[in-house]
Amino acid sequence: MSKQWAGKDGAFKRQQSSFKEIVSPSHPVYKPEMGRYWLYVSLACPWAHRTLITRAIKGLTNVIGVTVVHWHLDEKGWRLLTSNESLGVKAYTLAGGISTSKEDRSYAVGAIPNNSARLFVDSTFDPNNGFDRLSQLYYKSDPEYNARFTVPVLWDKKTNTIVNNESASIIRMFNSGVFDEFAGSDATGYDLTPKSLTPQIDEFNGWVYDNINNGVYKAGFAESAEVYEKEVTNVFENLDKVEKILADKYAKLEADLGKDARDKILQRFFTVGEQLTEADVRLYTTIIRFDPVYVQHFKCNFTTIRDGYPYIHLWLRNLYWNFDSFKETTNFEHIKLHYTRSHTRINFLGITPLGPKPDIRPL
Ligand SMILES: N[C@@H](CCC(=O)N[C@@H](CS)C(=O)NCC(=O)O)C(=O)O
Repeated sequence: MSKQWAGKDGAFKRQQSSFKEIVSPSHPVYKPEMGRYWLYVSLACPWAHRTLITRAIKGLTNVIGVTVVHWHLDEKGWRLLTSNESLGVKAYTLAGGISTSKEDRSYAVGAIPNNSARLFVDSTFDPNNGFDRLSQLYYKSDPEYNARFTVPVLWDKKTNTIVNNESASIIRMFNSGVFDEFAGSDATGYDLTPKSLTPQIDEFNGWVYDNINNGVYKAGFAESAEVYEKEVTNVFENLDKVEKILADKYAKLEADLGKDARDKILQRFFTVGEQLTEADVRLYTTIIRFDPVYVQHFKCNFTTIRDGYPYIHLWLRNLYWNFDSFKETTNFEHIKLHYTRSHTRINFLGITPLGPKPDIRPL
């Protein structure tokens, strides 16, 4: 494994995950338990965001704790607040902040127990180990670890090891139901990958991952115009494909439910089948970042979602405004600040564009 993002040809290469255990009653070590597992996420990261949405959809916010890293990624990786910093209201100061350039808004609220309210603070600390760097979790699990320190991380408090650091696999694990018995009345039992739709979900995820989720990174991190032009064109060709799927879906629902039944249509307006699935979760975390960041920062600027893709735009706003699990896990400040101030090769001055206004339009 390598620490480099780009290969010799200037093309972006995404890191393969190295921890791949699955919590299950039949696993010799990692059994499902109340409060035993803990997520480390960035609110900026689209891959980590998938795990937060799924955790919320399944009603697991009291079963699996969360630590949010600071939005700034530096040469040593992601940073956590120390518990001293976290106890003050405004414990950490850094130049910048979106709504005021004079005062940073990076503060943390104290030791809130394992609670979804933690999603709203700018960064939290590591109550399990008191670490101030995500890298320490990796070294504690594997002293020889020599690849990048990525989020999300699913941590086991009992063995002090990383169980899994691959979002696709973490969300399947959460969805599998192994934690439902601990969620009590919060458990929703909602299935994001129902058997009858799984082949279609997998097929959709496959091309969406390569061409859209990771496609925007391949365009944005390209180190030659030629690679960039090829990748950005590919991103928009694939957005066109999603737009067509959603336009056809909308027309079918209109035919079934009537032209005036917009509310009923929206209850079934999803990418695969007529119910919310993992395919929507995985696409959402890229599309919600598209207009605020990818358009300008990754130069994915043939058009915006809001102006160029009416059906994707409707689908996006439906998820954001009608589903708490999407809205409450979306933090536009972290998203904008992280990309524009961490990728200094792309944006040397670290000036964060204020627009678009608003971050997302009303439904
Ligand atoms: N395969 C991983 C990819 C995760 C990933 O690339 N995370 C990025 C943030 S968006 C990261 O943590 N990068 C830190 C670094 O490169 O130092 C997953 O989907 O879970």
